[in-house]
Amino acid sequence: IIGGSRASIESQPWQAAIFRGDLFICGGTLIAPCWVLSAAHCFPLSKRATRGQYSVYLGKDATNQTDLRKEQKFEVAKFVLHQEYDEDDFNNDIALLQIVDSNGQCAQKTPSVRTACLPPAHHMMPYGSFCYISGYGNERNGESFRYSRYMKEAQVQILSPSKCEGGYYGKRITENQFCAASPKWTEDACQGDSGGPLLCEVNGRMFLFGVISWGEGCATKSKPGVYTKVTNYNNWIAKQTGLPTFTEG
Ligand code: 4AZ
Repeated sequence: IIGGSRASIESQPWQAAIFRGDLFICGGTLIAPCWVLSAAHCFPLSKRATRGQYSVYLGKDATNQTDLRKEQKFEVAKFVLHQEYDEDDFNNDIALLQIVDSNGQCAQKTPSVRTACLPPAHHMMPYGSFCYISGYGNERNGESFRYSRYMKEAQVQILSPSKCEGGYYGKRITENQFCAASPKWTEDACQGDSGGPLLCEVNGRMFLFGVISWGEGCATKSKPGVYTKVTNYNNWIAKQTGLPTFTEG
């Protein structure tokens, strides 16, 4: 996360940190005790065969720190990558990870671990709304692979498709994506934040509207962050997880 501020995991308790071996790779969001939502591009085909190498952590303040009183560690019991994920334009950049710990349990609700709400299908925040992004990713442009280690959060504003296309990304934004940026281009998601959440507050509750997906650079003028539009996938999520469709959040 570029800009913004350090956040305790208790302020974003749905934030997941996904590792392959010892390598931190991506963020994710806990949407149900056994399910983390993330981005398909975090799990390239060439690496997916080795499911056993992945670990998912919840309740973690920093990727290089272990606090056994707070964190919960899981293996990936099942990967569900969207069947129509397109690596050329990142269309359908969404994935579900079924998680299980060494005792066969899913996530336990604590002050540092809890689920985010899913908004009703096809509901979108009004353009111009301010929402929150979070993650352990790069803090500074150009410092690739030097992740912040600490969890950070920042505020970005939802942009209309016409604003995002015109002058920014042209026709590269699909109907399954939306853009968000800070008014002065000072806050943004960056490498290592992908898969993590964009949440908006509605009636005092935090709803997951976006999955951090891509962007040209980070916090670069006229290059907003691009997010997978979660509310286009309510049925897909329900079908893949067997969970009821989330209308109450
Ligand atoms: C990435 O590489 C990435 N500025 C994620 C988000 C953004 C850029 C790059 C948005 O994972």
